[in-house]
Amino acid sequence: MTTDIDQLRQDLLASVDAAMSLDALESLRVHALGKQGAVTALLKTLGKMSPEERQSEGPRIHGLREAVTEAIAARKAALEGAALEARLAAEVKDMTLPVDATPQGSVHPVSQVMDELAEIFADLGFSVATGPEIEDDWHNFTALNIPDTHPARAMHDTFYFPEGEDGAQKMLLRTHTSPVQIRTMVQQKPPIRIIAPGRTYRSDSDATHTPMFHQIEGLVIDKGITLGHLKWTLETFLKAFFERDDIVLRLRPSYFPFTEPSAEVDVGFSIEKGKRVIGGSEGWMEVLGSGMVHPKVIAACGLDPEEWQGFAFGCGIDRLAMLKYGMDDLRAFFDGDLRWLRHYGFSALDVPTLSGGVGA
Ligand code: 2NM
Repeated sequence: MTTDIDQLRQDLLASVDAAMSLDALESLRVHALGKQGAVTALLKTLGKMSPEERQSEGPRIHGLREAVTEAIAARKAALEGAALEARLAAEVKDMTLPVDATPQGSVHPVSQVMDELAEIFADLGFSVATGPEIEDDWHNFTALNIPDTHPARAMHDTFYFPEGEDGAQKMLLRTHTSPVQIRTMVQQKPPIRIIAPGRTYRSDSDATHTPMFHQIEGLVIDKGITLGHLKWTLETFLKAFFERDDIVLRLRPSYFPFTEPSAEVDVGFSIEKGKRVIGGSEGWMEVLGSGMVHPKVIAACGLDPEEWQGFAFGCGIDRLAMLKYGMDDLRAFFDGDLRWLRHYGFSALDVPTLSGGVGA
């Protein structure tokens, strides 16, 4: 019996150490500790022993069971650790692989055009300003010389939030990015040169209007600013954006409450393969609104209009994207249709640069 137990212990521990897989280890465990196992069989013999025999053999047999159980647990941990190491080694990601080897998403044309605009205006000394999409009446309307009775304030166009606490300003979704210009003029000392691109909201929906659309507005405040600066800036911007030199502008007198004088900017187009493209002068297309910032707006922001003048302009980014990249349905911009995005989307690696072309 003595040699039996010692021999079994030696054999089992050696087999456990030699087990090369979790499967082999498990069959060994069943073989030793399972219902029909060798160690289990030994434990069963205890019942038939005399008390003296049980006193000497009991601790040896239980000791054997413990030693084998521990050895199996230790071996199991070692095998599992080795398996994890092997998996980690096999699943390593090769960071040196070129990103475009596995093209996935694409840059939305609106994001691409925003990047192009930021690039072009950065070169002209403009920085990008942003502000909240949930605005108050003052920043969106009052400071911009839009009186209470102005049609732009009508419920029809503006998304208002439900009336808040007593005395609290009525909040709304900004109808243009002009409140960003207001916030900038209130907070920063001139000279100011900014563009404000972003989401804007109007209660309007058809083939050419979506309730959310993207706008870019620009603002320059300095001393001695004239309409000449405005025209040069817009012409330089449009030439860079459409990547053509034959851009012709026509400034048409117009009206905005926040500018005086105001001008609608038409850009000449020509017909290529039956489609209108910007450039040339076969016809005119309205692209931007602009003007000299109204003295009342400058004063509302706490600046002296005798000392500071400026120009401002605004246009729809979605429309700019359609004109440049030849899409004809605005609604497709916001459908999230993967086929459309694959067709019109841009590679994340086509970063707009002035040297490489902004519409890379
Ligand atoms: C436009 C057209 C003309 C404009 C004016 C201002 C501000 F804040 F300076 F008064 N921001 N944007 C402006 C002027 C916007 O969009 C069609």
